Amino acid sequence: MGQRLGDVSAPARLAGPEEGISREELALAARNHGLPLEALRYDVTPPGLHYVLTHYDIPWADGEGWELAVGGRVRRPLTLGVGELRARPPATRRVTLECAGNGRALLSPRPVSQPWLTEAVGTADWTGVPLRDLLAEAGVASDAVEVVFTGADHGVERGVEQDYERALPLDVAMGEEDDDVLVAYAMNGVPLPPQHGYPLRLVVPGWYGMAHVKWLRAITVVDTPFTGFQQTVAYRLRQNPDEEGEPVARIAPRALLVPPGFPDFMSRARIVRPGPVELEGRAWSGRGTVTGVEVSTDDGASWHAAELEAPSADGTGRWAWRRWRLRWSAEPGRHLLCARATDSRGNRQPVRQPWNRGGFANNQVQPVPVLCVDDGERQDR
Ligand SMILES: Nc1nc2c(c(=O)[nH]1)N[C@H]1C(S)=C(S)[C@@H](COP(=O)(O)O)O[C@H]1N2
Ligand SMILES: [Mo]
Repeated sequence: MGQRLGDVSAPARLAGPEEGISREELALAARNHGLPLEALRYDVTPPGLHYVLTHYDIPWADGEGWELAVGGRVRRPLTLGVGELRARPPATRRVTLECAGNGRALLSPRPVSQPWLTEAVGTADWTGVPLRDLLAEAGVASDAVEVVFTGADHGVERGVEQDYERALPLDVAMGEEDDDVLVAYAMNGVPLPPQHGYPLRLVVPGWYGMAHVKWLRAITVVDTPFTGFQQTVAYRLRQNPDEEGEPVARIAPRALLVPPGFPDFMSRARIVRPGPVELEGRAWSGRGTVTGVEVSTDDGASWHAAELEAPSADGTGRWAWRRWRLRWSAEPGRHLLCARATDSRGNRQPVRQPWNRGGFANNQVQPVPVLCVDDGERQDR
């Protein structure tokens, strides 16, 4: 009898009512780390602090020998080395990337997968060649509908052996919808680090992370919608496993607080001193521009408008997070802080999260418990 890789028809699992994070989820969480939330202070996330999500292994890559194939429904198929891409007119975009599963572990019931709390986010300056330039050069056939992006990493997911692959509708790939999609070779001015896709990755401004295919080795123009695992099985908003579901696409608005004060080691609960406390954080949306951030220090009973930093004037940062601030006068006792963002399309973060099976695209407000005490209880002096 042949070996099976797993049950192909089995849906992703939901945790039971009292079920804790498993060893398998811990293994994923240790490989795929988040942004320490204090790093929300940086406009551009320093190397190593940007979140990482890799489904399989980071493939070994020799940048010199790397080839990117552009083919399928095109008139002139191309094979490009990294040097040839670097020789073309570059474009740089500051883009906030967020994993579609950010916040998953806070849902109930908990979808069993990478158990993110709220830290699967980061911002980088990505430099590369606009995808539309490469597609124009290759000459897209008139019957094209989508463009498929293939990574060099390979694995098994729910019994399906696969290369990591995702597709974009042709108008998004051509940058007609909102902004240039990039084939990027640099992150913050230096070659991509291995974990972020060295030597080439896709960057799709405003879209959740799964669309930004790392270790990009092929771009294939197709005349029928792509039905690969990461497109039609994973990354769908579903209530029941047998639904077709809605595809996950653009990032819903979210505001996060830099955790104020200092933390308790185990609980991560925050401690602040009585008096003025500068609350600050970041807010972003891939569905529009963030137009407002409101902060509550009383568990949502009252909301106060925060001061929001203006977006960059040249437009290259329109998909990057924006800083916000609010001064709070902390009084002794327990407080529950939270912040919520609204964007130019009228999308606002929910206080209670609508649930979906994969735990995707959830953007529930982040509650930050704070204990305000004076320093009379210190034991270290
Ligand atoms: N080839 C490949 N690309 C990939 C992935 C992957 O596993 N393989 N993970 C995707 C997911 S789910 C996310 S959230 C982002 C994470 O990008 P980062 O690790 O650079 O932050 O990469 C995306 N691109
Ligand atoms: Mo992701």
